[in-house]
Amino acid sequence: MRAQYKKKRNFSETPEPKPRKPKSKQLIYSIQKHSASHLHYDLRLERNGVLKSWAIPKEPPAKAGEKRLAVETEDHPVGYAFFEGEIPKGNYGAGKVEVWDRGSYEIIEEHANDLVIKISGKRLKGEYVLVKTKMGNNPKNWLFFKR
Ligand SMILES: [Mn+2]
Repeated sequence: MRAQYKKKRNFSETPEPKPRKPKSKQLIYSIQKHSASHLHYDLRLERNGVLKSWAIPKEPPAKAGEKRLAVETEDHPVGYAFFEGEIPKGNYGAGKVEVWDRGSYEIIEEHANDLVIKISGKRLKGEYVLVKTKMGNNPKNWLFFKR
């Protein structure tokens, strides 16, 4: 379709738009620092119209060589990605939520038990791996690290 469209037009004369290669889709990436009863970091990755979510009990790794446990949690609505505020006492997840990092990501490889992504954030940049682990015998336990 693009080739034919282009062939028929002289773009130095017509004001019609030039065909462009579709950009790889930019998906939302964010990490929220959540000062709940236990401080943790919530990794959010946009996928199929929701935010796939993992709770990371320690500061996420900016360098290769540090592996973090990432416990899968429930999908969140896309609008949650940059939420900041105080969840009131007595409510689920009570405590302060701050955006710790934000940006976009791309999927590089995807298999049943692992995901390789390229993160373009302010704090985290580069290729990261999320891999399911048998640790603790919990199917929700993943490892998160920089490749
Ligand atoms: Mn949380």
